[in-house]
Amino acid sequence: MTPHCTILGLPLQAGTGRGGCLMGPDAFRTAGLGEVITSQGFGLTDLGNLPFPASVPEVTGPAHLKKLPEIVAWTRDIQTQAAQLAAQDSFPIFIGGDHSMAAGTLTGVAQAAAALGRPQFVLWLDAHPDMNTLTSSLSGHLHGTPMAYALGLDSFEGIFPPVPAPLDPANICMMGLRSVDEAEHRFIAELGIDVYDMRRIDELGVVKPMEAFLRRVAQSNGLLHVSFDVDFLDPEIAPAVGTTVPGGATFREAHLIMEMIHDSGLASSLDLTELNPFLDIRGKTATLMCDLTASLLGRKVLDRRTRGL
Ligand code: 6HN
Ligand code: MN
Ligand code: MN
Ligand code: MN
Repeated sequence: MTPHCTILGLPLQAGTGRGGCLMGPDAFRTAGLGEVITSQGFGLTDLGNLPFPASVPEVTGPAHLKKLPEIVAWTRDIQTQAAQLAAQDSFPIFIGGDHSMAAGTLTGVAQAAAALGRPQFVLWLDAHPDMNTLTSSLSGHLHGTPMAYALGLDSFEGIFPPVPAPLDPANICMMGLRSVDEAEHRFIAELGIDVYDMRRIDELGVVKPMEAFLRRVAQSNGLLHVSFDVDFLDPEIAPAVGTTVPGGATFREAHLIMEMIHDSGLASSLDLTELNPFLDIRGKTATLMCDLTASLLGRKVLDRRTRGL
């Protein structure tokens, strides 16, 4: 990993039914994300927040989709930024913003990987696969769709920007799932995506699945994007998210995943997504997400200090 990080704030919330994710980037900064990065010995460039799209295209899609033109515009802008940042010698951290941001980040980083001739891997930490197509989405909320878009599944053509380098389903690992729509179930099975739902994590722990996945990334000389949705975590420890599902990852499961990613030296980009500060309790979710980022960047358990909240 390069000893430098670049933060880009993505204050979008049009992909979700609830207001608040707009404030996510500021909450990450307030909780000390910058200090976490520099205290791990990294240089830091904070690019601030990506402005709201200057122009919103006239697109029409299935009528039940909410705020489609806005998300199409954000996707276009984020994809361009992510492709550029991923090509630089600095570790990009995309701070959201709702998870529809990943339509841009996943496809942008995959475009940069393709230009280098290296395979793009994705570790997806989420209660949900966010793999609905525009036609299969039941809620109409576009934060439920970015993975389907990045895989190049049907229904996005002519509405969203063309996908520069669709993800290979064989290079995706999803952990933490516990709320999966019927269509998503079908897509996961058809594509053979490597999925560790919470039951499998209960049974196996996180070490074996992580070791197996990280080994595959290393053997393929792959790049690894980590997309971390707050609702991966159990709502008891991380209440600041609009789509809480009980039975999520524990504090130590989540830290251990981050620690293993650090030890592998394989991570090349990171999404911190779905934080809704309006729903937080004295900043505890934002603080936890920053501490998890510290583990990903190399902080050891024995280096942790007590933090008053
Ligand atoms: N997220 N599958 C549900 C939907 O609305 O399509 C939930 C999506 C949750 C989105 O977690 O980022
Ligand atoms: Mn998500
Ligand atoms: Mn989720
Ligand atoms: Mn929703």
